[in-house]
Amino acid sequence: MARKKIALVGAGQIGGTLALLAGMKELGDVTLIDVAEGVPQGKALDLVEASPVEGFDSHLTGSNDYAELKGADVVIVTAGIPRKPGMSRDDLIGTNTGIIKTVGEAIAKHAPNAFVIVITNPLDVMVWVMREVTKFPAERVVGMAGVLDSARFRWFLAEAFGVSVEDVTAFVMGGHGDTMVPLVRYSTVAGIPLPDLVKMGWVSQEKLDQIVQRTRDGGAEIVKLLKTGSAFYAPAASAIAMAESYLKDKKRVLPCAALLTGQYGVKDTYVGVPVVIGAKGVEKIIEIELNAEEKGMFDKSVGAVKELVDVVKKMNVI
Ligand code: A3D
Repeated sequence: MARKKIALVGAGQIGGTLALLAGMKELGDVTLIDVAEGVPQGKALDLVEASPVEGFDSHLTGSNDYAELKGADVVIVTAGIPRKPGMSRDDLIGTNTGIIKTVGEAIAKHAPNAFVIVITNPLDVMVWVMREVTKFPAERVVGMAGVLDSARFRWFLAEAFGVSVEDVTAFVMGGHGDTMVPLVRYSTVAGIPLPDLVKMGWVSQEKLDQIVQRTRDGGAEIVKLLKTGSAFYAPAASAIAMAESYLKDKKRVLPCAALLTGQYGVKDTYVGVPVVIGAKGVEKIIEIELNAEEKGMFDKSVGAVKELVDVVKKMNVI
């Protein structure tokens, strides 16, 4: 059986980490593609030189030519510019829309059967642009954000409770921005919902509220510390979980930006919801019951995403 091919468009901070993880997990052969001359080639060479030490048999190559997308089973897109301190994700919209348009056209031309995972910010809008440009079926164009936001929530909870990260499940819905919706009722430690843990005295409501807010601000906290860019290890790990579920038909239930076609009362908008990812891509969008407060927060988040989509529509470039 031929190895799978994973193309990474954008060989920056996240792209390089994606390549390392995909290689070490032997998910397939990896091609890094970037406009910066020498960068994808240099990173690919550095990574293959790590393979004898780590003992993985993935071939990694780098290129400045989109034609190298040919035959890709999965394309993960990080091409674009990241945030600097003081910038919101939305400040990136002008530059990154143009980049996603170029990359989307190249994917449609060279890798028409690929499963496409977008990471470039502002996420929910960029994945919408990608789908508009490629015209791929919606189940093959998805955005990574919820896995990362949920991972941050899980880590903060595990740290606060002094328990293994493995036993904390959490999920965050909505747009990948300040309005994201960490769902306390559906987050658990070994199946025990967080509101029960408050009653059991594991955590005060005040502390839990602080953790929820820290989750919402999770990206900005790292941007402030790094000063020269945004998070990249956890974002890469999150996208690899999605790619792995697709390539191995694992059917994992993961929060991802998916195109809603009426679910949650929303149409024609990409926003974070729990989905099943398997060999057909986004195989199912899971509609959970939201109470009035959660629905209010979700609708507000969807509204913020729609406003940004309108900004892109008015730019008249796609
Ligand atoms: P960075 O290290 O700057 O890498 C981006 C790369 O894209 C650079 O190497 C550029 O040369 C390259 N690039 C620019 N234009 C093109 C093009 N047309 N074709 C191919 N490559 C191009 O950034 P990063 O890796 O830290 O972040 C990448 C993106 O991910 C940014 O937009 C971030 O805001 C975003 N991001 C999203 C999340 C989410 O959770 C959604 C988290 C962290 C970062």
